[in-house]
Amino acid sequence: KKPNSAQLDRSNPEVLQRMLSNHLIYTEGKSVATATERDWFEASAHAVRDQMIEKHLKTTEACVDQDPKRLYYLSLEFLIGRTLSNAALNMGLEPALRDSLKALGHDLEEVEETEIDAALGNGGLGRLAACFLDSMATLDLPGQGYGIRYEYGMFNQRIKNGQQVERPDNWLRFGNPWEFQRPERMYPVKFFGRVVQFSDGDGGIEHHWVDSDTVMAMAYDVPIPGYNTGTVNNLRLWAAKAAREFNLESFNAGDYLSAVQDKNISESLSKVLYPNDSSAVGKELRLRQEYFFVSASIQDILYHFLQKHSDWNQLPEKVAIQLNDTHPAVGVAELMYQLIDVHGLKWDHAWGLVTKIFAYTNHTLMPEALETWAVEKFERVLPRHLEIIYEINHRFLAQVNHLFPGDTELLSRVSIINESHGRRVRMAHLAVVGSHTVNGVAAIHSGLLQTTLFADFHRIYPEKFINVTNGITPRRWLNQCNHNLAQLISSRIGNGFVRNLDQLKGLIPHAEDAEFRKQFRAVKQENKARLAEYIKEKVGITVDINSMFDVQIKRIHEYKRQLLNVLHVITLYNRIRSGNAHTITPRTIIFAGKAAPGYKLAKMIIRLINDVASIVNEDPAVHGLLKVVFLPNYDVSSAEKLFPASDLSEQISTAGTEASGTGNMKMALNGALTIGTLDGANVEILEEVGDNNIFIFGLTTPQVADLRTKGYSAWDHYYGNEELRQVLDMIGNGFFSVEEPDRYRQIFDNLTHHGDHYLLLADYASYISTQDKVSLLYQDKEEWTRRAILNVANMGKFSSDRTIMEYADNVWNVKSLKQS
Ligand code: DL6
Repeated sequence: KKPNSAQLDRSNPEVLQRMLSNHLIYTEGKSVATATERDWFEASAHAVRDQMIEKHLKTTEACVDQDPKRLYYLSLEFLIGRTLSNAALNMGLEPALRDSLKALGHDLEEVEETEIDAALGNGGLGRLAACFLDSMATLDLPGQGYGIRYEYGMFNQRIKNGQQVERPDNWLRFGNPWEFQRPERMYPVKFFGRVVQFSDGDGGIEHHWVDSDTVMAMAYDVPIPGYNTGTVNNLRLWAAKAAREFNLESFNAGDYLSAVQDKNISESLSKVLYPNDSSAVGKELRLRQEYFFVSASIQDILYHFLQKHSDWNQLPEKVAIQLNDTHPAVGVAELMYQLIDVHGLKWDHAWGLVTKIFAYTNHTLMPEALETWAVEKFERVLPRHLEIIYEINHRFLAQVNHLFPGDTELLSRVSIINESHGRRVRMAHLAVVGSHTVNGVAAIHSGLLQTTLFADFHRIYPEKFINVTNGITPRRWLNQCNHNLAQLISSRIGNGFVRNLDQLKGLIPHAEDAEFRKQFRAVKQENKARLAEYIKEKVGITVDINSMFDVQIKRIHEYKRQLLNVLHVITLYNRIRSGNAHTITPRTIIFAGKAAPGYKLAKMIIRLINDVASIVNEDPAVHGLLKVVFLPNYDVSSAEKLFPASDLSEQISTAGTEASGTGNMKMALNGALTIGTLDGANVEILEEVGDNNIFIFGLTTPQVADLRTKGYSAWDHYYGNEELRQVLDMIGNGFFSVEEPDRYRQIFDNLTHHGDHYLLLADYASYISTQDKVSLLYQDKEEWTRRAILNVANMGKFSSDRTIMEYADNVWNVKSLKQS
């Protein structure tokens, strides 16, 4: 007998409750009496997943039937975080899940807390990719993500004696209810070996890549539900599997351990995420990871294309590939390899297709992040691809020579092979040459790409370069993480903003309504209380929820200038100690972020923050005025607690260094005011909210460039500013590290003797005086709240739905699926 629709309706709490109990028993093998919160999480995940799968299958069918052009998003990182609450929200199951769990004696929040983050990314770039998946599904766009199923994600950060210690992130230890293993979807990926040439019998030459090692790529599919739509897209992650389980010769010779060794070596490819953000690591394993997932993805894309088509000319009509930074840039050579060596196309034909398919997003101007590979290493790992790159380069340079005859300097600057510092393959150049469109991620960043890093390419191909300003998904970064604020907003303007964030503009008049401001403040206070509890639990520090929560959360990097924030903390501390406590607006200054394990200075900054925190927090003179917290292990789930509770958003990078930033958007969307430089997306946040509702300080990008060209003296600032000198001396002389006075000497030296590369001292005075204005405004609760509401109201532009529509229209030419 078929169940009727009410029996299947999972948004009906009774139905869902039955499903939860069934999954607990039949999927988890647990009884209600013995089940832990974690078991209830698994049961909840399976119940939500059941419904996702039905839509996932329908979306796949719709793709087969409609055969639309599809977008494939190649990214070495997807920083997903937890899935349960997001999936429940997008599927419209959140209220029913909450009620069902309640009826069973459990609390959704507590159950959610047992889910381990999927931390398959470092920071901004990986989280952006995750937001993009959410938006593509919400907009019914036929888009698929491709990446690596790392067994170990971003390391867990512990703080021991104030210092960062890394622990492996064994996120799969309880299994992963959100993925489907597809052992039938495996592709061989070759490495090493050599290339031999044969005549093709037609006057041409065939290349054969021989004597290579093979690793198998096995697919794992992760369904990605759109918000309030039938579309559930796919994220396909590749795991490395040995091509053969045993080396039979060794096995037969009785050497069991050697027999399985090859397997371990092959499978180490997808073992762990490289924890480097904004710096290239240059390790061979990294190159192999990049090629591994790119090759498997391109084979998969071509397999699907060939299911329906035999005319290669249709490939660019059906396939768009986005390169998320240069990490997958070897894809340009791989698609050439597949088309020419595997499928027998001629060079010109293949190149004509390739350059209509790829587009490339640049995420950083930092020179240390630009990937290059030593030619010898590249040749050893991917001998055939190096040949292909040489040929691409040869033809490209001939074209440049034709456009700019005799400009040999230009040729050497744009060549894909850098001949000047040991021969190296420049992956960014390969990406630009092989793509039809290249974009930066905020207006200022895209402009700088065209005038600095890619100025030569911009001369050669002006039409390739565009801007697509980043965005964030409002589902996770408002509705899910700040449920009460989303409810309050809906109570005034309805909930259309969840799919159309521009509707937040409807809040503008409510900023003038005292009752709304009171409710808005009450939500913020509740979020601050929740964060205060979390801080107490994690680091044992009690914080005052009536103080301003002044928050800087992001990777620790010199250019992001956490140190400038520390200089402000110490300045406040000194003012209190010197009897000016009455001038202080109470603040809780919160830091969180990971340092790359090999980045010594970033680790030293973490230690300094913790040392300053110990002294400040224990000084009775400071009581009630200043608290400093370093919250360990910043990840997506802690971000979901931090953004809603923030009053002040610190976005203080040196102008011209932060490509975009997306934390700046998340903060403002959750009602924090920004103190920031004219850098990255801050510039566009200023345009949206107006200069009355943001605190901008410091040098502009042209002023930074100017200062650097003319010569900058940090000492002038040191000697010219009494408060600054005192702060720097305290750091340099061991005030915060009495047991080891020289501990922070290097920081002092970098900021003074070594030229202060990120211009902290040049921006100090402006930063401090702007912070004083922040403090003053915070005392006027009504005005502060009014401006915070205006920030929320003006965040419409920063929805990743807008970003994705721009990519779909201007880059990919991909249209939404028709819903049946
Ligand atoms: O585009 C996403 C994000 C930007 O918002 C940040 O400003 C930028 O620093 C970050 N870039 C990276 C660098 N990785 N590489 N290469 O994560 O991208």
